[in-house]
Amino acid sequence: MLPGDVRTEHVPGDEVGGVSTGRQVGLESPIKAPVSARSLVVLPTYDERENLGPVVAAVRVRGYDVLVVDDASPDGTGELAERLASGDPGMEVLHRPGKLGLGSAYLAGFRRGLERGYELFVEMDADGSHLPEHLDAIVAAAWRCGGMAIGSRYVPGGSVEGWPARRRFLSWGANLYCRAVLGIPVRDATSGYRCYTRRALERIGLDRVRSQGYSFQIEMVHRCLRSGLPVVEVPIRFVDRVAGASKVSAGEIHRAVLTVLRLRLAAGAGKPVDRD
Ligand SMILES: Nc1nc2c(ncn2[C@@H]2O[C@H](COP(=O)(O)OP(=O)(O)O)[C@@H](O)[C@H]2O)c(=O)[nH]1
Ligand SMILES: [Mg+2]
Repeated sequence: MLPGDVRTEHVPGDEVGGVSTGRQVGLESPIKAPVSARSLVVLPTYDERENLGPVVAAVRVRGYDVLVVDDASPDGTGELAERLASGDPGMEVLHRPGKLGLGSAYLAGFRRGLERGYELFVEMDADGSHLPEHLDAIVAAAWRCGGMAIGSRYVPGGSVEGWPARRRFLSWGANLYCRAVLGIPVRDATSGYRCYTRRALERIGLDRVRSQGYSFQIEMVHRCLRSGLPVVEVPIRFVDRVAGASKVSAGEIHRAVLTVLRLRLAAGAGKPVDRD
């Protein structure tokens, strides 16, 4: 596919872009690591004590390494994460001194993952709403396209369960806004379940990313497309968080609206944008 294209992916299996799952053995094709072995799932957490354990277990059992980025959660999520990570070489915890925003948590997690040599970088909520059974399909799609794969609620086969009308409306409005202001041609630019290749993160340049909060999701799609990287959407079933409360606040929405406008102005003028 052409760079900058957007399309919907239907991923049949776990045999990915020349990377064997290890089941194929042959003289010409020596066993290579499964794609999960080169992938890091970054889980940002703020007060997710009730949700984190099952999410980490489900991700680890699928062979993915985990990096928790905790912002000194008052409910003790950071300490729980440390306990889960102790004795598990596939799990690491990054502690930050306070709530610094979703976007900045992912930026910190990706920087750590790039240093560690991972090839694929997954964003996933730590609240149980992003079903781990979609992981392989999203990661495979990113690997195959070489850019970014979005776990999409709004392509055929995708769905949202358990959200009140207010949340559905917010998500619909946010996507409409992105499409209108930035011309982003994807169905679900705000989804927080997605995967990037190393090449995509390097091409985007993490130092250029301005969003510290929730507009990070939109900015990353925008930057991928503007960098000529392919973006694909993989249908997911999204279910509302298992426990705890969403951290999306009126202030977050306000900042996101302004950041998207700034991105539009900067794109027009070919300039960088201020941080939100
Ligand atoms: N480290 C960190 N994590 C955050 C922050 N804000 C939200 N999160 C986490 O990011 C994920 C997405 O937030 P969530 O409240 O589920 O947003 P929603 O799914 O849009 O309602 C969850 O795992 C949150 O705990 C933050 O400022 N710092
Ligand atoms: Mg969530």
